[in-house]
Amino acid sequence: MKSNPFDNNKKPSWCVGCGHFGVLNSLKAALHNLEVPPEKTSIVSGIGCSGRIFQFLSGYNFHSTHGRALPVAQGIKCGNKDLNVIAAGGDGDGFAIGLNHTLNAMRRNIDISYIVMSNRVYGLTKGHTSPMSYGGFKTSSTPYGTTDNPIEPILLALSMGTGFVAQGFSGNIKQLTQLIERAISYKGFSFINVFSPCVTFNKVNTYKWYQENIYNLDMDSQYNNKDLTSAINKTIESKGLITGVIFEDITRQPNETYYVQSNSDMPNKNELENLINAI
Ligand SMILES: Cc1ncc(C[n+]2csc(CCOP(=O)(O)OP(=O)(O)O)c2C)c(N)n1
Ligand code: SF4
Ligand SMILES: [Mg+2]
Repeated sequence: MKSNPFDNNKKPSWCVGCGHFGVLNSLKAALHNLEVPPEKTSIVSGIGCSGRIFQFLSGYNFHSTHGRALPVAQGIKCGNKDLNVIAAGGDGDGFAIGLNHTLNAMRRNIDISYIVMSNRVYGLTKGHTSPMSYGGFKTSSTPYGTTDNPIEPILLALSMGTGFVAQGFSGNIKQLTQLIERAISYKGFSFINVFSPCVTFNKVNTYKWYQENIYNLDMDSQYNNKDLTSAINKTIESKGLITGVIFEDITRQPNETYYVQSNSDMPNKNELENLINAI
């Protein structure tokens, strides 16, 4: 078998069994299958256990700040339109501190992919609730259980006009790899929410819990993922616990108006220095 050029021999520091391994392996396999070279790829991550993903793959990768993977990723794409740009981060990163960027990137529709690794908890900071935690979830900061309701990222994405909306599960690498391949190939903003269990701080939403509760749309030949109303209804009906391509708009064109067209559009060294000195 041909070796994967995205392998960089760095050993992930995640806990044994962390769902993020499934995302890493799927992303690596998807990039390899698409024959995208690392020198044409930029993986931009936020902060969190999930945010470490950029370290374990080759490419022009970038570790941004908490909740800011998307502005950086969009900037990279606009300045280097030939790069495949993938933003990745956690549910806290994308749906709490970074939610404004998530919603605006969805409606702006620049041609990047965004993978959220949802474990329904803040893993890195030792297990606080996240916007994906279910009501009643007990943590060190909510010993009597959180009283907030979880957000539903798929409905948010659909309501923002996202052209490609999918959901995967770290426990189903085969499907997740295919979803990532399709997201990267999609022309426009593509969004994948991944159920990626935190084995250390979330003892409720485990691999077993997902296996028992997820409905796999790949098994449903009647489901029409080109129809927005069906996508909304199915998401509500299943309380968001579906995997597969939930919606794909093949008519939507990516927004290329912000792309740098030539080097003369870029500030030169002096202009950049003046800009930096002005801050
Ligand atoms: C501006 C800012 N606020 C807070 C933090 C602390 N912090 C780091 S990671 C994190 C949450 C991580 O949770 P999530 O995004 O769900 O990723 P996970 O660790 O679960 O993969 C927080 C609150 C930070 N680094 N920067
Ligand atoms: S704390 Fe949770 S999210 Fe972080 S590496 Fe461990 S299992 Fe994964
Ligand atoms: Mg999390």
